[in-house]
Amino acid sequence: MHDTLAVVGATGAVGRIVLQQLETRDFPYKRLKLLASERSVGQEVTVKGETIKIELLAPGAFKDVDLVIASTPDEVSAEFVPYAVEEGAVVVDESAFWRMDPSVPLIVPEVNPEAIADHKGIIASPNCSTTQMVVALAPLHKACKIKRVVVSTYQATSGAGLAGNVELMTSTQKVLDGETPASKTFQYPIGFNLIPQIGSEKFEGYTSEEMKLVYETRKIMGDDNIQVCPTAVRVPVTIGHSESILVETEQPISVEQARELFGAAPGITVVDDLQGQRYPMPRDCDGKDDVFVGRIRRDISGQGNGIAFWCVSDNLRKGAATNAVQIAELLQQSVATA
Ligand code: 11C
Repeated sequence: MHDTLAVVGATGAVGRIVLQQLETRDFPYKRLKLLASERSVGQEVTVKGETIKIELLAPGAFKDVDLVIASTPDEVSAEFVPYAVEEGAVVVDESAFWRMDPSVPLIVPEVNPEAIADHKGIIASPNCSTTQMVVALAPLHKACKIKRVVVSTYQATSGAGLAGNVELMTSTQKVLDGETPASKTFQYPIGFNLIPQIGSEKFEGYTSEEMKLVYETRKIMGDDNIQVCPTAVRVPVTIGHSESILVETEQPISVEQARELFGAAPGITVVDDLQGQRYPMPRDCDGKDDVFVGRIRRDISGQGNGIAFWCVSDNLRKGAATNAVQIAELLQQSVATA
């Protein structure tokens, strides 16, 4: 067992769910330390019946810590992770800052758990839109080798944190009141709108969010030949990212085979009955840890082997907190068997 666990960013949208997950999954630790920026210091949070005061995230804070689960902005992670590792802790980091560093494993436990063995103190958890997609792609890739993926995302406002959800509510209310909403968190008002930009331009007209779907997918799936064409869109939904995914495989794949592969894969729930009007929707996936797959169809446009499907997952859970806690559980197992 890791004796002292620290959760960094415990008061954020994801950090709160990390704490819930420690309770519901009965994650083992002897002592829990909560760290955050100055703004949250002194606040009290109750976890597993114990009330804990939030301490300042600063050098020296990790001297007595074995394992860290961190959910912070990239620039905060860039600053604190090196001294946390220097002070002896192993860090499971949910920010984007370390993900593409070749010395840092990028882990989705259902897909590449073995890669954790190479860690040097930092383990990264992927972007939420990547995580749910690779959970769904992994069984197809294993059976039929994926050549190409075309993905369009429909991403919830909570991807931008608690402020994103507040902006959705205020923006919607303003429109209902006949007023012009303002926008701070997003580029445009999100109420009654869709915004086809998440992040800033990164590569040839693709945004940073879209290029995460390209680079992180290849790293997690261990295959630089997978071609990904992404479009990331912000939608007026508070929780649950949805994705329309078209996959082209090297070997033939049928709808029945894809349904069986999804059904047998860890972490996937298949909800696929168009006639019965059953398919995954964000409102049904909110608060659940699985990745939900439905609308599984043959690619009627392609000349090759193609499958189209719809994929939804709670972006704050499997997309962030749940994946990070699962990584920490993997580490616990490796400590237990060492
Ligand atoms: C969003 N996916 O929905 C982003 C949030 O790289 O961890 C998470 C950004 C990241 O806005």
